[in-house]
Formats: sequence, structure tokens, C-alpha cells
Amino acid sequence: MKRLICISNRITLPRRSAAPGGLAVGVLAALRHTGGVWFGWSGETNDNPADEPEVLTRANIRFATIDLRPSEFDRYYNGYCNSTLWPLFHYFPGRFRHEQDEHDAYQSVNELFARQVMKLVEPGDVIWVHDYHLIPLGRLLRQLHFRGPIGFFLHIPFPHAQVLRLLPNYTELVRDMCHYDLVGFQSEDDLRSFFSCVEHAGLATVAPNAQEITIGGRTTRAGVYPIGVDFEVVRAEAEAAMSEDSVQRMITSLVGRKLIIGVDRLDYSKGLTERFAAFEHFLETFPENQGKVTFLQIAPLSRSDVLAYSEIRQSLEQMAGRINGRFAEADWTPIRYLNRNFTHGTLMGFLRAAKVALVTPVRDGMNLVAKEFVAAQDPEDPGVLILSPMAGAARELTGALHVNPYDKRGMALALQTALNMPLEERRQRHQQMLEAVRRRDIHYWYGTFLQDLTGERRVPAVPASPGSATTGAARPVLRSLGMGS
Ligand code: ADQ
Repeated sequence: MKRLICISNRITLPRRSAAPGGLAVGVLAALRHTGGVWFGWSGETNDNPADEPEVLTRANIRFATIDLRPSEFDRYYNGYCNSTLWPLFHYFPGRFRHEQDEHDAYQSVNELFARQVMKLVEPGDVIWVHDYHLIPLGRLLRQLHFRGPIGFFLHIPFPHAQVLRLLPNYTELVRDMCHYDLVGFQSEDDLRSFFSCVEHAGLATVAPNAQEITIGGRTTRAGVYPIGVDFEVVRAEAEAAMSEDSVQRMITSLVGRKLIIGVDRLDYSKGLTERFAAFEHFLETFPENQGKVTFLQIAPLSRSDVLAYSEIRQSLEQMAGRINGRFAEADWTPIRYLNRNFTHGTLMGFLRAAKVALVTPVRDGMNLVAKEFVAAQDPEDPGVLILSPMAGAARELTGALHVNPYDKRGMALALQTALNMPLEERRQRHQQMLEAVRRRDIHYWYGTFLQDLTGERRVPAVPASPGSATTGAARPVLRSLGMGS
């Protein structure tokens, strides 16, 4: 493989202090290994954006960014990405809207991305596009005559045809995904849903257990590549953070109470209102825990300009206030609710200090916090993970207590079980999860994807991936049958 160009909506510049999210951590890990370019939006809006991308080079990575116009950004990002695609892909048809001008802005931002990326490409480059913001980009790059391999990875769930068909132009969206050489999903369910949409849209007939589809002579392969965490880094960070001042102060402040933790971007897909309600039910049903546990919910704000996000923020503030008002004592607050970011290391220290983690999204592509919690634990005395089956991570983390996030009673019971689980059972459950998280770490994720995309093993040696589109180390070079070729 020559040079890797990763493209995502937003990139994390090294000079910025913002903590990178799950996507950014994965892209950075891949680029650090292979070297290359990371292209995306700078995070700035500007009425007169520069004609050329701004490029910053750090070690073996070139960070190339562009600004967007404010009105275009609003319709593209707050509108089509986060009020149309995000709710629909997370099975929230009630929160979804479709506005033609937002769809048009989505297309024009993708066209801008394509034009700007073409200024950076060199012969032999390999392109890897990330996430729902940029679905049309593969087709647009082909129209501009990019001939190398183009892969696409969807970080969020892919909905079944019965949900996606609510989108007026869903056929166009599915067809756009078929312009990539390789499309990666987080889970088998997402892959099957994608194929259901290909069939429903009448684009192709898909054989059972198919791993590729051919439309108009162009073949697209599709596979499952569950994203992981940098296991060794998380483990080391968590261990080191235990002697950090901020982690020590948090532990001291518990005065021996057991810590229950939740860490999620503030998003309605993360099941936070359901979680708060379940915690309240837990305090009612098992009153012996009052004054004995502390629930720390860390929820940094995201997408604050979208109405659904300001609404959920308000609901959570009210719930936390009401629950604390109802149960708190002069020396005990049941819920500590924080909207701020922490360094990754500090966060890993908090996870290590927790006896229980609540990872209970109502829908999530993967959920890296679940895997980070496992990696951060002390294997000799591990905490218990309570995990929603609606998170992609539930497939791999069978040692967790699985509970439906809408089932308040089940959640309360799971909390009681977790807090009283004998050490031996905690160790056994943790061991299963530790193996899964270690085996399929972040290097395995990008390694298998890029190997399947390029046919070359230039990335860390990985065994053949059982869930991936094609297996085996050597493969013929991909056919590149895009529109421009
Ligand atoms: P997200 O929805 O952002 O990602 P997640 O997978 O949980 O969700 O990743 C969040 C990351 O941000 C974690 O690494 C976490 O440690 C970090 N983080 C969270 N709160 C933080 C805080 N307050 N301070 C610092 N860091 C914080 C999307 C999809 C997921 C998918 C990922 C990766 O929605 O389903 O797992 O992409 O593919």
C-alpha cells in the first residue's frame, strides 16, 4: 500500500486540547502506523473559506483541514447529518426529519470535500472514508477520476430497510455506498441490514451469507470490523492514573462508598434518561444502598445546536436534581452529574476505580467505553460491566450483565447483582471480556480493514479475520470499477 488518506467530517488537530472521540482515536492509530494524510473539517466556520486545505505536518501524519460556511455547515451538520441520518440510523424515526435544503447542503459539502481531497491525492494513494457524514464521497471521488481503492467504515448502526425506507431518497444513499470497494460495519446485524436495503431498493439480489454485491458491473465487498481500543495503552493509562491527583481526590471523596460510573457523550441514543430512572428505581427497591453508593455520570455536551440535544440536556438536569433532592443526605449526593471533558488518562483512572459501569445505550454502533472499562480494570479485583444488548459491543462482551435499557426493574436488579457479585464470578466474567478486548484491539480493527481493502499486509500482522469480507493474507488486487473508470 502506498499512502493512506483518511477522511472524516471533523479531524482532531494535534494542537487542539479537545479530547478525541472514538472515531478520532481509531483513525489516529491507523495513521500513526501507516503514515499518511487525515483530511476533514477544521471545526471552524467562515464566510470566506480558503481555496486550499490548510496542512499541518506532525511526525508521519499530514493534517489537512478546510473551513465551512456557517449556513452550509448548519444545514449539513446540524440538519442532514444529525437531524436526519443520525436519528434514523439509530432507530429513532420519531426524531427524524427530512428537509430538501439540508439534503442539498449535505451533497454540496460532500462535493467540496471531494474537490479538496483531489488536490492532495497522489498516484497509488488509498482512501478510507469514515462515517455517515460522507456517504456520497466515494461516488464523487470516482467522478473526479480517483482510481485507487476506496474504503468506507460506518461507525454507527445501519438500520433495517423497514426503517431506512422512511428516508425519501434512501435508494440514492444505498447506491452511494455501493460505489466503495469495501464497506465495513461494526456488527453482523448492521451488515445484514445493509443487504436488506440493497434488496429493498431493488439494486441487487443478495445471496444468504453474501460478502459482496455487484451492481452494473461494479463489485463492492462488505464485512464486519468491530472497532476496538488500544488495550495496552488503556491498561497503562488506568494504572498510572491511580496515583494522579484528580483520581485520588475523587476516590477520597467517596469515603468508602462504592462507585457506579457512566461515561457517554450527551446523546439521546446513549439511554441516559432511562439510566437515571433505573438508578432511582434501584434506590427505591433496594434502600439498603442509600448512602452506600455514588453514581458518577460523565456526559460531555455534544451537538448543542440541535433541539433534541438541548431537550435531553434539560431532562437530565431535571432528573438529576429531582433524584438528588429526593434521596440526598447532608453528607451524601446519590448522582454526580458532570458535563465536562477529562484527559483520557484521568477518565481511565475513574473507570478503574469504579465497582460497576453502566453502559446502557438504547442503540450504539459499538461503544468504546464498554471496552475501555474492561481494559482499565484490575484483573485481580475487577468491577462489573452492565451492558445493553443494543450496543455493538454486547456481541463480544458476553461476560457482562446484559440488560434491556428500557427495563427499569431489570436494570435495578442488575445493579444490585453487580454490587454484590462474589470475587470469583467477577474474575471469571472479566477474564472472558479481557480476552475479547485484547484480541480484537484497535490495531486488529484497522489492520484487518486495510488488509482487506488493499490486499497487502503492511499493517500489524493479524490472523485471518473470521467476520471480515474476505479472509487470508494475500488476495488479488481489488477491481476498481467506479464510475470514472
Ligand atoms: P461515540 O458515540 O462518540 O462514537 P464511544 O464509542 O463511546 O461513542 O466513544 C467515546 C470516546 O470518547 C471514548 O473513547 C471515551 O473514553 C471518550 N470520552 C467520552 N467522554 C469523555 C470525556 N468526558 N472526556 C474525555 N473523553 C471522553 C461513535 C459511535 C460508537 C462507536 C465509535 C467508534 O457512536 O458506537 O463505538 O464511534 O467507532
